[in-house]
Amino acid sequence: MKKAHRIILVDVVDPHTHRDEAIHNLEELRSLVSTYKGVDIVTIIQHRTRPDKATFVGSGKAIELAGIVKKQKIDIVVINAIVKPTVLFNLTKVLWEMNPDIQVWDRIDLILNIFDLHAQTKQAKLQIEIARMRHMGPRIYGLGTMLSRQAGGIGTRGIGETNIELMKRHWRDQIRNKKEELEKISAQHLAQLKRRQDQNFSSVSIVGYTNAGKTSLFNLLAKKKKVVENALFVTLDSVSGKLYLPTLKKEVSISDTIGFIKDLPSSLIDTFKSTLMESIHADVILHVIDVADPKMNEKIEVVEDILREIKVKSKKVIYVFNKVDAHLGDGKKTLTEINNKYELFTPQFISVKESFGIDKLISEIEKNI
Ligand SMILES: Nc1nc2c(ncn2[C@@H]2O[C@H](COP(=O)(O)OP(=O)(O)OP(=O)(O)O)[C@@H](O)[C@H]2O)c(=O)[nH]1
Ligand SMILES: [Mg+2]
Repeated sequence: MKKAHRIILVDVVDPHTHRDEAIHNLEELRSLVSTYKGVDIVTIIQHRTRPDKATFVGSGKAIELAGIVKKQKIDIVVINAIVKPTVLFNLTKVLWEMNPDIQVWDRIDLILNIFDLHAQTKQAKLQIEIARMRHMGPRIYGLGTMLSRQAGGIGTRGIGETNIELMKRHWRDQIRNKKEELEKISAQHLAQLKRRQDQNFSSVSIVGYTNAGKTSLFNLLAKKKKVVENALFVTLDSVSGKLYLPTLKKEVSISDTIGFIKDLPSSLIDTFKSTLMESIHADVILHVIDVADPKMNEKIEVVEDILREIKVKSKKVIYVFNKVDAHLGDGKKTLTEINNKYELFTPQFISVKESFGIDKLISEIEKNI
């Protein structure tokens, strides 16, 4: 077995942030990192200050961090934010001396690395590659520029800069090639969806925050056995199956897809649009929500925002409150609150685990097909 990566999580918290909020943010980061198999979270530092423009943590903390990296033999530093490539580069430079193989990740790197572990189809793999190239590019030029400046001191400056220009062009060409390849696959995918629509084959798509129980519901409705796990981003590709509607006496296509998460940068959403094509064009959307999650309302908002961003065209979105079996507290009160707040989305209450509420959900789908 390969040795586990030794990781340190680094967070900078605005002095005005409430303590609970700060703890929650770190918890989410911890669970994200834990999805990345083969890691050992050695230690965590949370620093109350404003993010530093050059190094995120500030120069004093950066030196302290370098000490920890050396002493605790850290290989990966994960920053709980999306930062500029120059910041990642500056921090790497400080830590290099302690460990020449040190990797500094921000949230995008982390998410891309997790995606990479789960990607199965050519389409998903291409999407990740493009997003990664976009994200890594500036860091590589940064390194190139630094080396060229050092070389500049001994009179070879011109050559260095030409090389960087060549490197940038090569990088851009590669991204373009990958994008063309992805567009070809997406076009085929879209044509297939259109053919289905022309044949009057309706479609239902399952969306929701990661770990809400989307795949569990999909397996139940489509009688499939896709992997279900108590982890984030288990599903990365879209998978389709068939759902039989007994009253209408017809089959519709049903699809499961990647889960959403807060602070997902637009560039990533954009790249993942081709995976989300089933959802964009579905007739009915089932938005699955973990009703036992204390952060339920915030997560609903995150999903709503992303659905708006990808311009979902469905005529009906049904809110499916899952895991009612695990709900703690006053069930009646929650029920009333949800019914009032989300009336427009015909709230359904189910438990996939206990097969509760499924027939009612199916008849609600039928009403909207
Ligand atoms: N208590 C309870 N747990 C459930 C229920 N439905 C799903 N789960 C659990 O929730 C976890 C996530 O389930 P998945 O179906 O993988 O969730 P997902 O939304 O597809 O997750 P990603 O693909 O990772 O975004 C698993 O541990 C399931 O066993 C339910 O009705 N009740
Ligand atoms: Mg899933």
